[in-house]
Amino acid sequence: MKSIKFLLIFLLAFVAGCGTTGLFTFDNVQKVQLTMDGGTYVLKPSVLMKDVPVELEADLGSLHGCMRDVVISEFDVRKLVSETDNVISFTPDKTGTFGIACSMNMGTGTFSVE
Ligand SMILES: [Cu+2]
Repeated sequence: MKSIKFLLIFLLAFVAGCGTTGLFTFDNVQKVQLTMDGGTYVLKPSVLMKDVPVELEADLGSLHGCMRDVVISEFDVRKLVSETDNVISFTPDKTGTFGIACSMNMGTGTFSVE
């Protein structure tokens, strides 16, 4: 019985590795860079795919002070990024052009979802 259990774990690991087949999509993540350029948030890429989880990695070298308190109100996102956690995770579930801002609405930017 022990070897069957082992085989099952092996098979699960194999299936989990097949994220690119489209059958198992839990592996799919859009990695996006977030930087600040003269008071404007810039996402690279700036066009995101709908319904695919986003990992927005904040560049702490260009985001200072309250600019690190990031708000994307359309997707109920608010996160204070820091050295220990600079990734903002959310899944865009609608298409269009959306705003990103600091919590005081000083720094702003836009991105779109298709
Ligand atoms: Cu601010």
